[in-house]
Amino acid sequence: MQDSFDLTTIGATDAILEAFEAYEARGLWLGRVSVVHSDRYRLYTARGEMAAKAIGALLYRTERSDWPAVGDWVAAQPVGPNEAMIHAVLPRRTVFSRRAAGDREQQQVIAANIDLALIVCGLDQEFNVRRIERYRTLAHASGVDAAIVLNKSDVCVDLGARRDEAARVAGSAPVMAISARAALGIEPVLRLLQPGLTIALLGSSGVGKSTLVNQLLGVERQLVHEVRESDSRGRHTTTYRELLPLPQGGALIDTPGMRELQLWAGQDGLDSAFAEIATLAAQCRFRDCSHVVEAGCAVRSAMEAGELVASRWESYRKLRAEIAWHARQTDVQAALAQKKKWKAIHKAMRVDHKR
Ligand SMILES: Nc1nc2c(ncn2[C@@H]2O[C@H](COP(=O)(O)OP(=O)(O)O)[C@@H](O)[C@H]2O)c(=O)[nH]1
Ligand SMILES: [Mg+2]
Ligand SMILES: [Zn+2]
Repeated sequence: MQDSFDLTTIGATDAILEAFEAYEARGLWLGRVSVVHSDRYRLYTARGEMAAKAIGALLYRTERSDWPAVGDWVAAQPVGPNEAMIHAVLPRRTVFSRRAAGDREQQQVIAANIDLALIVCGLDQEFNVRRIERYRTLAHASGVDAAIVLNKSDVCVDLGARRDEAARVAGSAPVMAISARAALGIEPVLRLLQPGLTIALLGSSGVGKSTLVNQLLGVERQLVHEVRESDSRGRHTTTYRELLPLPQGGALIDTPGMRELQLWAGQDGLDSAFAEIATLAAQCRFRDCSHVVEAGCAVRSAMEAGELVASRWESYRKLRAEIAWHARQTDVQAALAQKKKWKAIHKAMRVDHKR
């Protein structure tokens, strides 16, 4: 354990300190969650890192999505030299979440209080701009700025073309081509790291997120999953999210690759990630135009005139359908829950009546 740790370097803003005041008066400590392992947590506090658990009331009385997540600011009670109990989660400024698999649609928080999403994409055969669109939609829905990192430039033969493809879906997000392994072109990425800022790396497994984190930290902190060559089975790789303070201030959050990213986003996130389509849609004759059959459709005419890339429209359409499907699921669940509630009330009333 360190003797002291300056929480402002990892983003304890005035707003956070203000929200914490009421807890401070009760003798609690301010902390930031760096790791979550089911019901065990690690925190950065003014006294350095400590282990923590959450009080029952926090877990039983709140929704799962309100439980402490990586990046959360919390109020914690020290209960030993190196241990604390989390009493409350301070309001989140931004939240990255996805849909958790299961019989019920559940919001699973990936990370909280992120300032910037670094969307990492490999320039090898895995290169896929559709995935960039997906992560951008998620970032927008969470109110987080994004920057796009095209990694493995050392193995790319048509860098210019790839960069153009990425730029077309990037919107206002900057696009940087680098080689994390060879430490080529990483200066612009380094410049994004600022004291007080929290940056999350997003991207599929194998794109080089952990390699980049090690470069940015200047130490081999994260285990890199070496691509199987001849001998062994796959090596140990990132299996959990972790918030890592940077020596120069600021923090990184490395995430294990998500095989499939289920969007937890609304139409707003989509419209920001596909701004050119949203602008066109506003010019359609009908306000609820589906851009499929209606007359006076600005989206279709732009596509016919070659002003809108067909693949962009395809991605938009797919993501829109996905969001609509999930919205319906959520409605169905809400209706079912309502029905169940009334059933219980009626049953209770009948019992009461008999008495
Ligand atoms: N050719 C090349 N390979 C890289 C580069 N960066 C990472 N890799 C390799 O890609 C594989 C996956 O890297 P890793 O950092 O574990 O990816 P992660 O799953 O996104 O964290 C490893 O074999 C790395 O050595 C790069 O810039 N160029
Ligand atoms: Mg990794
Ligand atoms: Zn239209």
